[in-house]
Amino acid sequence: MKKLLSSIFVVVLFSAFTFGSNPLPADNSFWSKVFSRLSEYQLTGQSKQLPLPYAYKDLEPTIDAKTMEIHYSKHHATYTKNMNDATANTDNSAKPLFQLFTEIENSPALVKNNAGGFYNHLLFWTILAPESGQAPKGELLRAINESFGSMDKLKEAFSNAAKKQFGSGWAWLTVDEKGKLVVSSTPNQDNPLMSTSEVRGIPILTLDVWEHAYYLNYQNRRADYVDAFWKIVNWKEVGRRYEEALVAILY
Ligand code: MN3
Repeated sequence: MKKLLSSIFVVVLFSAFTFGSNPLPADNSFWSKVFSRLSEYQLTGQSKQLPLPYAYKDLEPTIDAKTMEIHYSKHHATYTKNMNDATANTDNSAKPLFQLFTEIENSPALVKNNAGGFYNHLLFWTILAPESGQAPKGELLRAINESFGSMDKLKEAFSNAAKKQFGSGWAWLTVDEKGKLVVSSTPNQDNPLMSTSEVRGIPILTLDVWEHAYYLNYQNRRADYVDAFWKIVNWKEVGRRYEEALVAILY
């Protein structure tokens, strides 16, 4: 009898652990709650481009002024307009983009591609800065060392993801459901906020590897563009995003 009771106890304990209230922390309800704590949660499918925090020429020689001008005023402007057009007068018009991303399999490709294009570029512009010799500090540096071993190892992993992404897409540094840093890449305008993404979480650093992002200056030499990118990373902003993401996930 005693043996039976203890067996039942083990089964109940196992069941509670396996089928408890939050057995899979990385599901949609988890991400919905986490995303709602982020400052960019206010963005909806009816949003405008934010002004660039620097002039087109300020990222030279890594990214030339003409590429920045076309990228921001044509490519990003078009994603923004198409997203606004695609969500106007639909259930998605007032919905936070981050909410839309957690259920993106329910959206038409037109919404997915343009909402992704709108947000990915908005994030990308903020994590770039004129060359100033910045480096990661504080909590972010600690997390990089913990997750990758060193800054050089992070650069290697991220650069490989960017160089090996087949065709158009993006490389990402993302805070996962446990608050750890992970590197990945996505095709097209997909991103780690999307429910369809293999690696999910809050992206804090990204690199656009569509040809329109580098072709005028680098032509087919994507690897040179990726290697030069590290000179213009705005580590202060990446660090701010890391700390915001960590608080959203852990509290
Ligand atoms: Mn682009």
